[in-house]
Amino acid sequence: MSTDLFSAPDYYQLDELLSDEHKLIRDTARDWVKQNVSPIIEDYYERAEFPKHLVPGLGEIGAFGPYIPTEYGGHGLDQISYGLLMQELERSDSGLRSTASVQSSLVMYPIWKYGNEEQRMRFLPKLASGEFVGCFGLTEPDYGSNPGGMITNFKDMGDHYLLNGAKMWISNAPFADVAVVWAKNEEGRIWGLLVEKGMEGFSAPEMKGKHSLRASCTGELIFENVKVPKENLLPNKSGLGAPLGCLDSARYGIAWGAIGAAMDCYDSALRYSKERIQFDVPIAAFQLTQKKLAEMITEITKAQLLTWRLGVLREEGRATSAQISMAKRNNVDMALKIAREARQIHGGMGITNEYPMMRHMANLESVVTYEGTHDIHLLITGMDITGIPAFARDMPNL
Ligand code: TGC
Ligand code: FAD
Repeated sequence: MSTDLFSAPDYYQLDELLSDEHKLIRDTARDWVKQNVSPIIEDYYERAEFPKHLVPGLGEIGAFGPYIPTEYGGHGLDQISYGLLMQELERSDSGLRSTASVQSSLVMYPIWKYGNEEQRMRFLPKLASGEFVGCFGLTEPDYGSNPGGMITNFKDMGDHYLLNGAKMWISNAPFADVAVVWAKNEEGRIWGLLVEKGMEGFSAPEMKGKHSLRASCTGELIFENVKVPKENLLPNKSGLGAPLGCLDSARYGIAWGAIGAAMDCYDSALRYSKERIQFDVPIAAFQLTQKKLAEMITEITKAQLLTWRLGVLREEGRATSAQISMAKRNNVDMALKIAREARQIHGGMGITNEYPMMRHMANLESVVTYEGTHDIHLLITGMDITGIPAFARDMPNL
């Protein structure tokens, strides 16, 4: 891959809204990405392999548990810092941001919020440094958008729980040291269980054949009479609201991350349009190219403002789940459209691995689906403004 020349657009001088610490965290992550990720990412993507050797470095730049308190090995940073880190990681590849999102918001967050002190001390420092990698098992083969229907279950056997069922589409599952698994007890109540690598009856085969998020490793989680020690149940929250609470944090990170992918595509298209000559002029001189570029920077700027404001509200504990849904939905859709327009500006070269658009575009097809699909987030907004849930309906007579 050629040298990473990325230069971040900041059309509304949003840097002025950031503290010196925010800028330091962001710039450190940006430099780390340029040095360690940009030179290798296309190769790993093509080979459909997650660059595992980057995990300790992700820990060092603070990408694992940025807002988890330092007493648990986290970094005690604010929500804007967390967002900026996700932006910089997804600027390189959604798969890398996925790993940081899952580790921080879907594994460390529930252990921190719903776990006891012993569980926090046992797992959080190792997850923060990258010594441990975690995964989050909510989705099942028959229950994706509707996780409340899950079948995975556990029984109280006196001195342990017996876990049975299967999860699908689980990021980092095949090499995770610990899985936060959501399962129903005998009363049908959902709880989180910490399932550890090597437990008898637990396997995590890799899912192959993805055309998207290829530099991320995705797998199943299969539980066949797994004996889970009682001390591995997260005791402080149960019900569907527990996993959905983790998703709020991860979806917020994705809203920032998608801006990173969009910025990378825009930056590449702007540079290319000034260099590429057709009809004796740079293609940037054509009104139709300018229209594409002007619309891209407008959408990026709107997303930056939306997301920065969401970060402030979240830091103050005032952001609602529906506000997070709006930002996740808007920003991922925006990034997908920009990836496509940027690809067009690059002409035929745009489909090659010399440029990042096709990789971002393919990745964003996963991002627009996971953590709640585009349409589920629209329905969350619809429910929020009308007060009427439109997720489920009676089975029609076909
Ligand atoms: P509903 O009855 O609306 O809610 C059940 C309970 O949950 C509460 N709740 C929330 N709590 C916290 N945060 C949220 N965002 C919440 N949304 C709802 C709600 O108040 C209620 O609490 P209580 O106390 O009254 O019981 O539930 P529903 O079954 O009607 O479903 C609603 C719906 C469709 C919005 C929800 O199920 C949903 O969000 N579905 C999408 C599923 C999803 O996002 N899956 C993501 C899997 S993880 C993943 O994709 C990781 S990708 C990782 C990567 O690589 O980055
Ligand atoms: P379905 O729920 O079957 O949806 C299919 C279509 O129907 C969608 O267009 C959807 O919008 C639409 N639809 C469904 N319900 C409604 C409705 N009520 N109204 C209107 N339209 C509706 N999950 C995890 O638990 N952990 C992970 O780490 C994880 N990582 C993932 C990584 C990747 C690469 C991918 C692709 C997925 C991952 N997921 C993970 C799963 C992801 O969260 C689900 O794919 C997602 O929630 C959608 O579920 P589904 O694929 O079963 O689609």
